[in-house]
Amino acid sequence: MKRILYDLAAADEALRFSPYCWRIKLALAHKNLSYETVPWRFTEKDVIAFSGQGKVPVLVDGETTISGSQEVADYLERQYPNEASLFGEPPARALTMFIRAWTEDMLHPAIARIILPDIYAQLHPKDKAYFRASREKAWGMAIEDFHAGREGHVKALQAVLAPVRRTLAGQSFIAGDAPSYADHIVFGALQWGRLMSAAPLFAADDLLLAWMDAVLAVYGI
Ligand SMILES: N[C@@H](CCC(=O)N[C@@H](CS)C(=O)NCC(=O)O)C(=O)O
Repeated sequence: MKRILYDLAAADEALRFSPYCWRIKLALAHKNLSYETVPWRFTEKDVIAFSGQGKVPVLVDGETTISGSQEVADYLERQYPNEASLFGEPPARALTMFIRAWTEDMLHPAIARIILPDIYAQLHPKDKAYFRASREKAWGMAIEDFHAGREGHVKALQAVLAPVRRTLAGQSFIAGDAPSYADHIVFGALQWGRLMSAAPLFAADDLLLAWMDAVLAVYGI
């Protein structure tokens, strides 16, 4: 059975930078499910119109189409119960929803505040006008104005990440001895930052980078 993931790409087709798509790539690896990706650009709404909405990830699993990263993760958990659980025993899924909310409400904005102009620079030319208009409207400021005070925003990001560093100082993964979907969610955010930031966000010996490499190593990615 064919499994296809629509995956956000930059001008360079190999640069796949969506934090939400990264969650799902790790989730598929966690479930030991093979898949192919289709590189997708922001303005290719027509390509994913069959999913009934305009964002990625979109997963096509045989006859089934699912969009929304949480919907995809829940689908995989339901559909493939014999593979390793993405969440673990109850109440782990409920606790993972806190990690998701914290990541999307605190971590994503802290990273976006730094890397938005770097993303813009690397987008496919056909996506640039759409990205500029939508992000400038959402943030109420021009892309060029994001450059000012970068250093302060990198510092602010480290403060946001303090609980993650403290957690990982005492255990191998957010979920304990092995990664679960909570790790995938935070990994997706940091991978987005790591791939797109023009200047490194973390020191080479940062424990967060070691944890990211450990997550990838678990899945052989
Ligand atoms: N709540 C959605 C968010 C997905 C999302 O925002 N995806 C971005 C890529 S990172 C997207 O496709 N954006 C399209 C757009 O901004 O038009 C999820 O969890 O999957």
